[in-house]
Amino acid sequence: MLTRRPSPAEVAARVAATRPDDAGTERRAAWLGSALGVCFTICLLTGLYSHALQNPPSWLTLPSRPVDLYRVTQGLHVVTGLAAVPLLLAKLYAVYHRLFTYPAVRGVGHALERLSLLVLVGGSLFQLGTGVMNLAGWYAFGFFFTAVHYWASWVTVGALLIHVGLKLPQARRGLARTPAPTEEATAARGPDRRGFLTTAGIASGSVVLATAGGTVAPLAGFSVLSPRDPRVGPQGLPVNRTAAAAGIGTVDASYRLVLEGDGRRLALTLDDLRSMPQTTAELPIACVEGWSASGVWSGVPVRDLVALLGRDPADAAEVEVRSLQRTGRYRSSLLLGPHLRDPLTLLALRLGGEPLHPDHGYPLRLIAPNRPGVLQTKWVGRVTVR
Ligand SMILES: Nc1nc2c(c(=O)[nH]1)N[C@H]1C(S)=C(S)[C@@H](COP(=O)(O)O)O[C@H]1N2
Ligand SMILES: [Mo]
Repeated sequence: MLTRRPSPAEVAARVAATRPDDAGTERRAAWLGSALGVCFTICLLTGLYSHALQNPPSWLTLPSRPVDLYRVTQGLHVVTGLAAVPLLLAKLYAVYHRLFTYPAVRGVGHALERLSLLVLVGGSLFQLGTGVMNLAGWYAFGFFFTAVHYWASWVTVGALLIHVGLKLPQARRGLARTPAPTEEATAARGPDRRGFLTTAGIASGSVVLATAGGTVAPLAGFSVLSPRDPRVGPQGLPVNRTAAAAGIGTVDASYRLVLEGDGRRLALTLDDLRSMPQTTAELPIACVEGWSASGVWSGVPVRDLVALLGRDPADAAEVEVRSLQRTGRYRSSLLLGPHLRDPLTLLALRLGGEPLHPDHGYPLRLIAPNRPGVLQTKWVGRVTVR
């Protein structure tokens, strides 16, 4: 029987695949893997929380306090995702030679392991890549980002769990091993062993510092990579979509807020709204894209408007807040449960003591505690109580 003689490249690949990792590779892979595990876990949990707020499941009641909760969770989501980018690249670099094995598949178990690794690497690169594009406002992909990002996270996490299960013994060894390098070993390998992990750590920390200022105002001066400076914008607050971009023309004296529910319908002028008791509160805009900034808002609590229809706010199931904007995904939002009843859930007329700037939603905008920015509807024209 004739056997083909393997090429030198195949021999090299076979040797690389069967040779146990040297201690350095194992150690680097384990530390990077653990750091990635921490980032991915925080990113997943905060991402699920954000998803639940934007797509509330019927079995779950989400609180409206603490006021700054979403600002913290979404800040963590974006920061841990960004911190993971250099770590993932370093990890891929450290284990690159292990990604390609010869023969490619050695049976069913091996095939599944290889497949899960492919999904994990592909899924991680996809999540971090599209996440960064989304932060930069570069919507080059032709799909609705948040829905795909959500589903891809489950696929990636599934592959991650399989991977961690398979690599646990190796990771334990890698983390436990404290290399006591002999002088020759240090001389032979050069100082890069520990240096590699340190470099990856510094790269990751720098990315955090260069972006966290989008949420943590004292860091704003460092945050050269953050798309927003939380201190800059009309009335000292950044703007996501301007009135012009949303197609909002000038709002004149003919403006009415339509308040409806239970077959009743009221049309309120701005003066009607101004003559109602006003509440003033410091509340953040916390954009899903990771920037956030606080403002001092004044306006009418939504529950007072519900009461104006003769309804007990405790009985209302939901309130839909609709914008004057004609098209666009974020022209309406729903208030449920605690958010509906919270005395700080306002239809704001003023920001920092002045009437709203057109880009912040003049004449009237929704602002509620612990809520994603995408749900803080601007240019409100209609409120429907159900
Ligand atoms: N009608 C309407 N409201 C909207 C939006 C929109 O596109 N249309 N964008 C939302 C998003 S994504 C954010 S982050 C906040 C930003 O509010 P600001 O521009 O006043 O800072 O407004 C929200 N309200
Ligand atoms: Mo946003």
